[in-house]
Amino acid sequence: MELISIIPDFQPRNDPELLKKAEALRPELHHTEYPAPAAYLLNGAPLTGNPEETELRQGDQLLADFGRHLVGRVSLQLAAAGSHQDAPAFLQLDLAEIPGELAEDPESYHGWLSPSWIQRERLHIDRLPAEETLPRRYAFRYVRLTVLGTSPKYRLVVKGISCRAESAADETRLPALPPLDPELTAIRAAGLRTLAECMQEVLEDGPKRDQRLWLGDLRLQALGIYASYRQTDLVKRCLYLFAGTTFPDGRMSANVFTEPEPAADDTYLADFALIYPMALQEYLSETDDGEAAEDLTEPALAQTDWVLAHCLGADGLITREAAKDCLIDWSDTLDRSACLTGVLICSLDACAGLCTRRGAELRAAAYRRVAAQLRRSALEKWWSEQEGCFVTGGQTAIHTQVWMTLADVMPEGRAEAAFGKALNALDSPRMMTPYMHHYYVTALLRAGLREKAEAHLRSYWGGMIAQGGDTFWECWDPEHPEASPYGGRVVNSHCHAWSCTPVYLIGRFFS
Ligand code: RAM
Repeated sequence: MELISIIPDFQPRNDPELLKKAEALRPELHHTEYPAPAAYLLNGAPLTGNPEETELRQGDQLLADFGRHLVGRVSLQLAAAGSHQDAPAFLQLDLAEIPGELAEDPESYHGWLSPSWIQRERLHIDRLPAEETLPRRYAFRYVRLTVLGTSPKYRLVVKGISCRAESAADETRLPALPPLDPELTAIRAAGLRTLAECMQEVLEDGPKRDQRLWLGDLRLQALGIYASYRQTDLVKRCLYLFAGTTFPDGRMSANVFTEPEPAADDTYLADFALIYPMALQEYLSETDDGEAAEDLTEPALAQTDWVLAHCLGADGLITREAAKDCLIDWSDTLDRSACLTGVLICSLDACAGLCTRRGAELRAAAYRRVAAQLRRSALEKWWSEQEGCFVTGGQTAIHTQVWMTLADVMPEGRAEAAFGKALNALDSPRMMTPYMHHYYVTALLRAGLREKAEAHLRSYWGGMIAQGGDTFWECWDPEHPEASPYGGRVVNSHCHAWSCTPVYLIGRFFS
């Protein structure tokens, strides 16, 4: 499934007042210096002694492991040894979040997402000694330096590789968290690190890629923030950005560019737009922020109203055509109509809640009536008594069972068997992202299957740690570890905001 939307002459509709408020909430970034890491490898062999004393020749490679995931600016402290430096030093730096990324060959990536995200720099150093700072911010734990060129007259000495890390996460805001067993402690720590690394001037989806504010990601990051750093102003800034720059008809974009000026992307995902009322309602429950309720309630309701007006068929349910404009999960084959109907029902409930908060009871009741009607129609159309689960387009997809459960359409007491059936059906689409697995865990909880929910959290997110992750990845299917939505794992993000939700799930349900 390629997600490329280009609308000719697209002009976002901007609301200067809302954007001004978003700008006023721009966070301060905190910087931390990380000096030369403890571990270096040279051409596959551990370095003995001081890395400073190692003189590199053309073709040599040095691998630095910073010991943890970092987001920041990398500097190299370099010198020359031998005779005079008679030619530039020519270096290649490959930066990787996990070791597997270094094994990939960037040249053989031909996926649909730009290869320019691959974290590789090449630089010439004309004069040594020198301190060189790489021009871009990187997300990484490992740095591999390859000497592409020196000359017979001199060798390169790497005196150090350091990083000035940056994040908007304020560690002093992190409350004391309850003690947990070692497995959950490790999962929570990786979740917290994932979240903190994605907290930049906006809530980024991933600091490696796309470094951008995405709406579906925002909701899950915000839940993580409420259970940890509590920097609700950063959530507020992001909510204002989505409301402040939209499609000309008021629909919220799936993501917002913030540089050089805020601008809605010309990409619409109905499930993401429908999530906005949920994200706003959760923000207001956390903060009771009257200003945000006043400014953002109408833009939120407009998202759900738009889908009601444009995406329903004669049976009153989301059409298959309309369901093409949504994500739910990365999958080429998933029939998304029931999933999107489930998201719509949840969104209607959130809209009702937002109206009640503003004292608009009649409007709230209208949203509840539509939701009730959708529940009846969805059950009638998609529940198969014979299969014991929901069936759409011939599929018994787990995604469908999940969203039907979250939307309270799943018949009482049937969820466990329906989930089992869907997960065991060999021809059903598989869940590919921690984003979808988050909703699976919450559906298990909603169905009262707490132990299963906890076991799944431990095995799925714990699985990434077992594979060497100290942050959580945008995409992870334990049975297909090489999977990438983009046609090459080298552009996958291994610190992705929508994967941080164990922070919320553990904080709220398992501690
Ligand atoms: C990718 C990003 C982002 C996600 C979108 C739909 O480009 O990973 O996080 O929200 O897809």
